[in-house]
Amino acid sequence: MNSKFIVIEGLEGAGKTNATAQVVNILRQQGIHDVVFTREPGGTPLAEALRQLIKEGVDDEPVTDRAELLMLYAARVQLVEGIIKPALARGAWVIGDRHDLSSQAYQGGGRGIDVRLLQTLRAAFLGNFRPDLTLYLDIPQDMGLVRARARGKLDRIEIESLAFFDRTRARYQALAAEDERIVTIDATQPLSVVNSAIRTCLTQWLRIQEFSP
Ligand code: Z5A
Repeated sequence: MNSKFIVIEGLEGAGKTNATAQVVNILRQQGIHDVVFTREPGGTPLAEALRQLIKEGVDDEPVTDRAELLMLYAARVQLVEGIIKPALARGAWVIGDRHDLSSQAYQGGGRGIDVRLLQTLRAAFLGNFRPDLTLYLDIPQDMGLVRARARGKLDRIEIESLAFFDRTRARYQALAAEDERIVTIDATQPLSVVNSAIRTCLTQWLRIQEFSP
């Protein structure tokens, strides 16, 4: 089977860390061992520096929505060109914790940035590069919050209103509904049920990939 780019998406606390581990287990069981992990924003020294800026800002200077979007894209382009494409080219599989769908959902849905601007950026900087499969872990923000916020200090995006996260989730759901490469997993279920849903979906998808040209 050719190398593939699989992305895990969802709101904070949806369980992306657990899902990544589950995907890797399943790939290993299928004999796929050369796996590269990425996270966005981040994943290269420059992109990690941008991650820090995106999450924390600088002093009290307000970050505009468009500046945030451009920093996310700068980090993404650096990661795609420097790590993801070379890994895929040498035959590795890449598992991404977030990718462009996060910008469509958070910046498009949550921040309300015009979809045409997002499409223009995507076309200009990513062209037709996109994940082969995205597992979208669907969870309401209040439930994700309970799981994730025990960790302490909140960053610039985490302090957004529930309405922001509701808009983000609604955009995720709408985009997932119209794209067959995005599979929605109900992440409100207990971990064992989520893991079994991931296993069913990924195993079927792998079988299809095995027999496609
Ligand atoms: N962002 C953006 O706005 N635009 C973009 O284009 C990109 C990103 C790429 C990245 O922050 C932030 O950047 C993010 C979106 C924005 N901001 N927000 N909000 P991050 O990487 O630091 O945070 P995150 O991606 O939201 O990660 P997270 O909070 O760590 O979420 P998670 O990885 O999905 O959660 P987890 O660590 O797997 O699970 C949290 C806890 O829940 C953990 O203790 C688990 O054991 C538990 N858990 C998980 N699943 C279950 C189930 N099913 N039942 C019970 N307990 C569970």
